[in-house]
Amino acid sequence: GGTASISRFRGALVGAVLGDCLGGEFEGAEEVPMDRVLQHLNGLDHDTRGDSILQYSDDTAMTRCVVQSLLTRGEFDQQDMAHRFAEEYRQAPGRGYGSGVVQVLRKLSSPRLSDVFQPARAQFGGRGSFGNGGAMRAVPFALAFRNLADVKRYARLGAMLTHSCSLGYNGAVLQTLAVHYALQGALAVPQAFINRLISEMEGVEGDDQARNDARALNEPEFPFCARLHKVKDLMEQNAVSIEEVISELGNGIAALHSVPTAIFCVLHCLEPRAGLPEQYGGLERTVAYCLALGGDTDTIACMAGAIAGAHYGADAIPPSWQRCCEGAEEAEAWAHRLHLLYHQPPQGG
Ligand code: R7I
Ligand code: MG
Ligand code: MG
Repeated sequence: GGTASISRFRGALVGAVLGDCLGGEFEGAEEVPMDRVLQHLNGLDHDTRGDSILQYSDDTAMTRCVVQSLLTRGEFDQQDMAHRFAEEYRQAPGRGYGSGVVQVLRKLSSPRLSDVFQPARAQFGGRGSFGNGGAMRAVPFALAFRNLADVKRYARLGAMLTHSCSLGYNGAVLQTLAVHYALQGALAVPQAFINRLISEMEGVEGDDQARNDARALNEPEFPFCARLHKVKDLMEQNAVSIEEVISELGNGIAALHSVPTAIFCVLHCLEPRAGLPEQYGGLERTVAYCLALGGDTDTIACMAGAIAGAHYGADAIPPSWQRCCEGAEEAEAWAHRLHLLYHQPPQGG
């Protein structure tokens, strides 16, 4: 499809849901042979599962809240979004939330709370969480806002409702930027895509908060930029092993150890790769590759699925996958509504 087409919107949202549902099988696993991944994925082709579907986790549960808030309010409304997170958690606490964030979600349900960003700031001794929970639910911000400054601003604020550490919310900004550029077709030139992300993140990570957090957590200055440079190095290598990806970029629950990894998976799988079935298209390769990394597979596949879906569009999604993932059908409807919001002329003022 063309730039910011409906097909790309559908691809992004459905891709995110599929990554979450399909990746759940291996979340936390240390070593996942590609054979097991392919067995899992190819099993979806046959009707052996009967009526059973793969359930989504917190990644999709919170993404749904972001979508519904943006669509209902027509803009970013921090109170509304915070209350939706809290209510979703209250109704379905068993979706596999991070162990720290549940405290924030409980506090956010208090009607007496006046500053909805306060519970997030109290996490982890006052520094806030650097988990990838802000990034995993970031895709709707790229689909609701067209203007680059808005994309960055609202992705950050949306993440700060639970993740007040810059290593958490800047991961959400990076993920949103990746989807934003993918929607515009920027993955057609992979080198330009990664360079653009680096130059944007140089601005994002240049503030005092980011510098202080990086120092306090013993990370280099501009930590996401440093990881994106590693992504670039890996892109230039002929052969890259899974072990190398894990040791260079990570596969963990920290945004810093998963968002650049997801971006790498998309870039690496733009071409056919040894070890991946020849009949697989790019989106299938991307999801399979993410699962084979082990670690935080649902979240890495969710983020990579969103970026890849925005690039390849809805036609790249195997119907057999979509059929067996909870929430994937509904994601189609959100895509249509977000597409309208995105292309809505700016409100006069
Ligand atoms: O980031 P978050 O919402 O978790 C998302 C992950 C995804 O993989 C989901 O699929 C789900 O499985 O959980 O939840 P948080 O609790 O904020 O952060 C996740 C974990 O990161 C925490 O439970 C901690 O183990 C770790 N963590 C930290 N540890 C020490 N110091 C996050 N921030 C810190 C920190 O500042
Ligand atoms: Mg999850
Ligand atoms: Mg996860």
